Amino acid sequence: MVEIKGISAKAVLDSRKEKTISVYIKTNVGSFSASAPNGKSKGKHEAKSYKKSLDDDIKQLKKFNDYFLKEEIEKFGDLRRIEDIVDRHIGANTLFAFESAILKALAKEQKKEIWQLINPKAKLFPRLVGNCIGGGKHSASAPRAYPEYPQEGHKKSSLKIFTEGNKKPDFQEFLLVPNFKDVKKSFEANQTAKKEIGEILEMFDKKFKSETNDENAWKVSLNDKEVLDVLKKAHLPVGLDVAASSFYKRKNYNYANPMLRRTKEEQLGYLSNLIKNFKIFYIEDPFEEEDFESFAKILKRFPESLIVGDDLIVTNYKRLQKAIESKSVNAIIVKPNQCGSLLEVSKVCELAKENNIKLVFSHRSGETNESILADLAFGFQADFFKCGINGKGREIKLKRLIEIEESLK
Ligand code: 2PG
Ligand code: MG
Repeated sequence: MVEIKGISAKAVLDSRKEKTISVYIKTNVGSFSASAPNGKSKGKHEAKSYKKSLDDDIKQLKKFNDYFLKEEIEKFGDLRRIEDIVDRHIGANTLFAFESAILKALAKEQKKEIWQLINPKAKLFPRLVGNCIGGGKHSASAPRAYPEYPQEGHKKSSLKIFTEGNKKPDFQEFLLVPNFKDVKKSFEANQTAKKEIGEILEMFDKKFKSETNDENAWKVSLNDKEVLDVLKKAHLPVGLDVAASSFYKRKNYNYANPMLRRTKEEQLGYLSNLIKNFKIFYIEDPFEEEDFESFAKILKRFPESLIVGDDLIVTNYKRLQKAIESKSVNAIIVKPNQCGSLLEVSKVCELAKENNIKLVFSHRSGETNESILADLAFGFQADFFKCGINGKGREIKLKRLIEIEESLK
């Protein structure tokens, strides 16, 4: 069994150079650490990353130090005792990093891999979902076409100024979803395709500078349809993370390129056309995070596509129940730090599986060099693994998944 002998935490920088938490534990079987990622396009209903602040969570953990000394951990389910002690006194990022460090210690003590602690019989490998071209909030450093969405009553001449700046896709992610038998092959296919798409963009997008965004996806000066036209050339199944909440305001989806507002009905019509015309296989957050009804409508129209809830569900058991009742999704994003508790993650995965809802384990836009996501995805038998294509923090996870695959051959 694992005995926790000491715990500490500190702030570290994520891939966006923003602060996140790293937790360190000393145990009878050695020292372990784990860090949490940071989201930017966060769901409104996500658990808070920190109770009051990152610094305060560090202090809270210290305060609890003595309580943990009495705890002995023998199995995954014993995380319950840890959660009973911290009992919502720390935020989701801190809890996730802490529990991850404990799992590392437990794996070492039991001479197992982390995924084996969750499901020793795991054998299904997830299909990769890789971000190739980005827009929306993750490409924020590209100059916006206008400072704010123009209000009604703007003169035509001023609208012209708004539209003449650099274009940027409104959708957050244009994804490739290869379907090879091996994770390794899919990983390589995504890397090759992204490179080739980069070469095509050089010809297609006059302002293209081979720059990448927060998730190491290409930054472009194109609109959504133009991007989809380019992406076709990868000859791989295509996905979208619309991240619709990020451009939903006052009951409208406010598109910048070309500039127009869409009601939810118009959004449904527009996305339906895109799904048909571009054979979109995977579509995440097509509507804002409260609109379970529109999700259900698009799922009814396209039961063969994956209608994926991220901000809609936020790895939350109750919201998943609601989505099941309203038949809103056939797939969900699982981001462990959206709720922090790996026990909640486990419950969410179980409920999804019982209802034939596919699991998409996902990175965050601000990542660290932590690899545990791959073990969690495999342990919980995720159907998909959304973890970018390039970038150190992302490749570390993808390579860990490949390592697990090779170890079982
Ligand atoms: C998303 C994620 C990851 P963020 O919306 O799916 O791609 O973004 O981590 O910023 O919430
Ligand atoms: Mg998303």
